Amino acid sequence: MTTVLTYGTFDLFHIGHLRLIERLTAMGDRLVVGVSTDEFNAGKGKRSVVSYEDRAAIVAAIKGVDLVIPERAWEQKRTDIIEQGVDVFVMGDDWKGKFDDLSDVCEVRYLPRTSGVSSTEIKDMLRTL
Ligand code: C2G
Repeated sequence: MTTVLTYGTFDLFHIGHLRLIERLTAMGDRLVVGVSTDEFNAGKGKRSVVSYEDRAAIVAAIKGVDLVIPERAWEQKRTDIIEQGVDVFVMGDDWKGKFDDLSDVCEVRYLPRTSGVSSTEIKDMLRTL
């Protein structure tokens, strides 16, 4: 059984998020998604429109997602990989190279982002309406 792991904020859940999760689902048998908590985002200087509880509920309801875990810290990835028996850790290619240090515990891959859509662009567009 192949377990796949990814992390993200998934604010204003959009088609780019869905396409990523669909591709992750096709890469294995079990998909674990770490959803960043509001406190973790605050530490990154980011604020989401949608609360952690709602973002986690939306991601958990997507077909193919088996488990949602909270992402509370940068350093938890290695522990999560070991605890969850992860075979492949995958992120969008905006993170290319950033998590290569984990390649001693599992395969690390980066997938191309869906072009033309992002939570930031949606927020910017809403300001102009
Ligand atoms: N994504 C994508 N295409 C888009 C937008 C996003 O493939 N058009 C992918 C990103 O590359 C990422 C995932 O969707 O892998 C979630 O994106 P964000 O919600 O922006 O998450 P981010 O803030 O990058 O959080 O520890 C890592 C962080 O928690 C990642």
